[in-house]
Amino acid sequence: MKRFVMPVLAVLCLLGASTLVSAATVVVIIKDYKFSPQEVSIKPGDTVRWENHEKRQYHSVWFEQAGDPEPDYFFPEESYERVFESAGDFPYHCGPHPEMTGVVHVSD
Ligand SMILES: [Cu+2]
Repeated sequence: MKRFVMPVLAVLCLLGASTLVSAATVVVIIKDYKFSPQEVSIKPGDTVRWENHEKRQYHSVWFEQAGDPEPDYFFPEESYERVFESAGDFPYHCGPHPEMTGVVHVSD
């Protein structure tokens, strides 16, 4: 029993400590050919997850201005995640629908 409890306590302590500086995940919903919210503000290390809530339409989240290659399209009930390690403003758009735009603001 003791063998089991100690590692569990250690893990709980680590989890407790990490929540003080925990990275957050912010969700952007994609529906009706729109990113919502269109702008998000996060801290370095945070994750943004885009969820496709369309009925049938696929989309992509392309940080073309940052020099990224176009990522795969993702379909309804799929999502796409990206971690932002450094501060800055990161505009993006949907590859197949360039009129769909959004921006991620990263600052401390
Ligand atoms: Cu799209």
